[in-house]
Amino acid sequence: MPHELPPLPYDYNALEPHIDEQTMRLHHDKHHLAYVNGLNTAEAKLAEAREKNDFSLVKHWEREAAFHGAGHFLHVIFWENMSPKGGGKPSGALLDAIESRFKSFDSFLAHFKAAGAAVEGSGWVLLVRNNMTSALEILTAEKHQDLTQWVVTPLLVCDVWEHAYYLKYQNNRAAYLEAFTKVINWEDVARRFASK
Ligand code: MN3
Repeated sequence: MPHELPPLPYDYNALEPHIDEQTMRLHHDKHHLAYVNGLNTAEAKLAEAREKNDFSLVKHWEREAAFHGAGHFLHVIFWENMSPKGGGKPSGALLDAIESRFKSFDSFLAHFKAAGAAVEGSGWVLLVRNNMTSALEILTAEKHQDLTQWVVTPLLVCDVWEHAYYLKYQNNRAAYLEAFTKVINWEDVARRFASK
């Protein structure tokens, strides 16, 4: 299924005067749409590569999928993260979690704003929950992908640093990857797939 540009959950001018209407129109209708289209193209090209068993351009299309995929999914969250009725502070379990992780809501905000201001060039600042420790973290991204998409849970991972295979496979990483496929614990992968 191709990805689609979701409509904004409020009017283009609803966040005025904080975020202006013209910015919202360009940002949503042009920039976000370009990520959706780019992701669809990358996924189609990768499907075509699998079909033809021709992976000569796989590096390019994986980069495109990461760039446009991260751009698309982060913008969906970004629009929903804002509201004309927004501002103030959270309450309940989220406030408790923020206060216990960052000392106070004010120090969370100070950290979040400082981290966002410190991103070199284009990027994002993100409040995230680490899926392994359940801890809240403030992270930053330069650009937005670094060859990944942020809204994912790892199900199956393979270390391709040289230390993982060089003693046995030297520079033949493909042989190591082939060997890895012989030892994958698919029951573990299935368990991760089934858990939210
Ligand atoms: Mn943007």
